[in-house]
Amino acid sequence: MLVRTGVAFILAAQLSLAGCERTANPPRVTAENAFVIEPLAGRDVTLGGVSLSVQGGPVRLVAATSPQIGAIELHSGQMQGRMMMKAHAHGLDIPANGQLNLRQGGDHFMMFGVAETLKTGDSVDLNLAFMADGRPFELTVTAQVVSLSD
Ligand SMILES: [Cu+2]
Repeated sequence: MLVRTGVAFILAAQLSLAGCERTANPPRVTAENAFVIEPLAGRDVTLGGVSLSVQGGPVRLVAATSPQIGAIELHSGQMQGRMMMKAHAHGLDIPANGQLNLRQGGDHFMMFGVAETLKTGDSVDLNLAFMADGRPFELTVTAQVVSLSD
């Protein structure tokens, strides 16, 4: 906690020294290619992803929700050989002016309680919650439901 406070203080000092109006603007996040894989028959668990780009920042993705999905977790994933090592993450960091690619085989959304009416070709809203500089903000993206083979 002490370390975090120290970093925040140094950042604030640098920003005020810079004195440019950019400090007043929250970072801008744009999303592309949001998707949800159609669950296998009889199952309600699946994964999804999105490509996020940040102007400004850094930004932390802290949560995702959807009216048609019971719960969405953020999972960090890394392929080790042919095995994916997955971990439940409380947030995924995006560096300033950086990108975060949520996808199969990497970091992804793990989705539980997916409405069984969701079929390939449908679209579903994902509400993404972010934090930047201690302030929350949200972005709603439209995800395409795709089949596993896409
Ligand atoms: Cu997962």
